[in-house]
Amino acid sequence: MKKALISGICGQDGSYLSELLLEKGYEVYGLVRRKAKEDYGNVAHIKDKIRFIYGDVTDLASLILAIKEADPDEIYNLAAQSFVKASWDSPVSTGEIDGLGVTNFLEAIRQTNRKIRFYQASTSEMFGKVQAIPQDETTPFYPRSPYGVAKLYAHWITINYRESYGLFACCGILFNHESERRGLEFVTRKITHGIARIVKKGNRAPIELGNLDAKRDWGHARDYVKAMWLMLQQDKPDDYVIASGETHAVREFVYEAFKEAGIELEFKGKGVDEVGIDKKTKEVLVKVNPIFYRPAEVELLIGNPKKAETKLNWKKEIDFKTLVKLMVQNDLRLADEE
Ligand code: NAP
Ligand code: G4F
Repeated sequence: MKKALISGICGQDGSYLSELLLEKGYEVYGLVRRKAKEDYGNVAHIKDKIRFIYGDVTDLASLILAIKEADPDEIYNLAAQSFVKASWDSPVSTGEIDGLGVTNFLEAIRQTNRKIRFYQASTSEMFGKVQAIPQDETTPFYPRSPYGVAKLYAHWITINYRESYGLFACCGILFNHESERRGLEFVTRKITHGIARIVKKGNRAPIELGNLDAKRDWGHARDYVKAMWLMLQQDKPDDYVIASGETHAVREFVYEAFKEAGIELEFKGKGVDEVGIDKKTKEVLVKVNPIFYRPAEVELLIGNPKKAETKLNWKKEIDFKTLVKLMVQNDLRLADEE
């Protein structure tokens, strides 16, 4: 039986990856930070099937101990301060967790068992101010946030340990992937959660958003964790872009999500004055609030997943409209249950 250690196991991707590995018969270990109140986040429903080990990626000793305890064949490093906007508020800790935390993991592997296969959660945020359209594995990087900069360091240190010590270390350059388990602060979930409040709870206050023009390449996390696993099953370690190959503006996500909930919106105005209005009732249901703008924005992301499709035989199964539908229906159902 194969053993895997997952950091960030209670997050969105950690939960889908745990389900996938458990289905494949893995013994799954999860690295978790000690919390004042017990909380298993997105893996609460499968917590009895997972062995949890306390640790923190900023603490090398804890990683060495975790590896000794789990003795894993594979490590998936999904731990991160993953909210881009918060990285301007906490640039140092974001660098420590998302950047140096990865060196800690690589160093722990180097010092304990160099046969362990390592997956690093790299990101399309590294492309930032994009130097080519679409972005693939050869596109130069230009990060635009402390998060993107920290992740770029992590990306290169992973490649460096692969080249220096021959570690089986892979970076998945994953474009935005969302799901019913997405954190509430990310734009997709903020929209679908807000719609559920409007439709089911009668609280008609508009959803306040930032840059509606930003474009993202959105997929479903359930598809993307399959690519993580595939990367570690290859003969040789390598880095892969994982993306849907489509891009949509935040405004389009808003429009599709309201439509899924039975409301047709029309947008009026520009910039900070833009609003989304219910075509039927003329109520303003979406407005722009500049507090959600970022000091530097990533305006356009669109990935080319051809290498992953060819070499890993990976393919997305959930398209943009299905993703929106799943997220809206889930939040409507949750609101009904509350
Ligand atoms: P997420 O839901 O925010 O989960 C992140 C997890 O990391 C949380 O469980 C968190 O634990 C844990 N963590 C944070 N700091 C830690 C530390 N110092 N030590 C140990 N664990 C720590 O993120 P996600 O969306 O699943 O993303 C997974 C990974 O993929 C992240 O590295 C993210 O940056 C990267 N990524 C995500 C996307 C995307 O679109 N989702 C795209 C590209 C790359 P707590 O519960 O204790 O806070
Ligand atoms: O949903 P977001 O916060 O995701 P962002 O910044 O693209 O980062 C996510 O994807 C990355 C991969 O590219 C991951 F590495 C990272 O960990 C994370 O999972 O914002 C998406 C876009 C941005 O352009 C933002 O400015 O939506 C725009 N936006 C507009 N209004 C908003 C809002 N974002 C948020 N979070 N909240 C708003 O009100």
